[in-house]
Amino acid sequence: MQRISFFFSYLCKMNTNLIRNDFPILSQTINGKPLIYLDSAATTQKPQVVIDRIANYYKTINSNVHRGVHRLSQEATGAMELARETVQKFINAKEKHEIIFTKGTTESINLVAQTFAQEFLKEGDSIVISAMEHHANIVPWQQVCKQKKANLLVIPILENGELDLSNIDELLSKNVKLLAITHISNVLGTVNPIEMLIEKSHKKNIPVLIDAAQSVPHETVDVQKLDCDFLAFSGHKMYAPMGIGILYGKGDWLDRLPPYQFGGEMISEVRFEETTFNELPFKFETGTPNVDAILGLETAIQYLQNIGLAQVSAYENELLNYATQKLSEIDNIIFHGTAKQKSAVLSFNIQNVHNSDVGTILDQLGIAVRTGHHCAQPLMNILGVPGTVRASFAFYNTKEEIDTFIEGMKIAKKMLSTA
Ligand code: C6P
Repeated sequence: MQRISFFFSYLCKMNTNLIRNDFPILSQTINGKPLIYLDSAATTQKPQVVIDRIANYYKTINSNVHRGVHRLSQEATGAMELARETVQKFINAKEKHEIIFTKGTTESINLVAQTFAQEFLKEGDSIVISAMEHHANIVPWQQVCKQKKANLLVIPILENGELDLSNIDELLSKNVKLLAITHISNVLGTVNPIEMLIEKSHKKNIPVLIDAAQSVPHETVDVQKLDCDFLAFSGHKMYAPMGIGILYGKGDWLDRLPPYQFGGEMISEVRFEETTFNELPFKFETGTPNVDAILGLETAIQYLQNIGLAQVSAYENELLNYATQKLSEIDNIIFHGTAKQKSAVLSFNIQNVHNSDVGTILDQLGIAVRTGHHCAQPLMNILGVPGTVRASFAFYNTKEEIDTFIEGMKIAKKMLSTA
């Protein structure tokens, strides 16, 4: 067993060294030190194949899509629609038209919140979220609840950062119209039991939206197996460009929702008196789409699939366990998020030290971590801290980088601790 795990680690290490060559940005120095990028939960770096795909698009087929009979427009349209199919297969959606291109997770959630509320939410109804949501899965629901005089109910969390599900049946019985919940917390790293929550909700005819921003890049997500009604994620957190994201919705639900924005592309016929709307997915894709980023997303998916998501998950988990162990050997570190099921996110503070001071010292050492509230202020209030230091890992990180990060933490602690 030990031999197998040694062999596996060896294989992973070999691949990681090779993989790092695919990411040009990682070979630079910051403040005279080799860059150690531990902020992939904020955005991942981009492999050369993705950068090349974008450049090639502009060099060869750049033109507006779904609008022309000329060759370039047809080729760009064909490439974009093939990319939609790649996304469909990646998350195992039943139909291609269930894949909507958006700007990112935030826009995907806003789309559902606005259109769902317009059609299905009324005074006295409830929307359920959890205490560990990113602002992108709080504020859109809070605002539509205000507009409709509905209630925003919150699933609490336990001290270790897992959901407190002791009252979930009662909560879901309060006239709930939708559950919107994150798959993986961007702060705590907690992997939530979404299969069970989807099943429970469906027994009460409650549709479920999954914020998969932090899960799709790290593990296989199969929307048919999950049976979720909506799922949102961002390209830039999965090695693709910024400005592109996905909303998956079951066809039946998307058909029942009204359009989100109005203008070109999303129409069938326009008269001054009245407009009829296009079919799915175009009903929700207004204006000229971000074609270069869509193609970049397709290449990023193919790149991830070539490495293999199972291998990615296993390796990142190994990094997380290693970093957690090493960091816990330093005194006065307070960990935020110690759930049994965790993704490669490590949030912590040094006792009596401000998180941004730690981040600044690490930056001087070439180490990029995120500090602050991570767009989860309600969660920070529950944790009783203004913010945390967050190290997040991707398959291009190494144990040697973690060792340097730990040395950096020892320096930061020495410089900043008064105790
Ligand atoms: N979290 C982080 O550093 P956008 O900005 O739309 O691509 O993604 C928003 C979003 C939604 N849900 C979760 C769980 C997220 O983690 C994020 C983005 C980044 O944690 C930037 S704040």
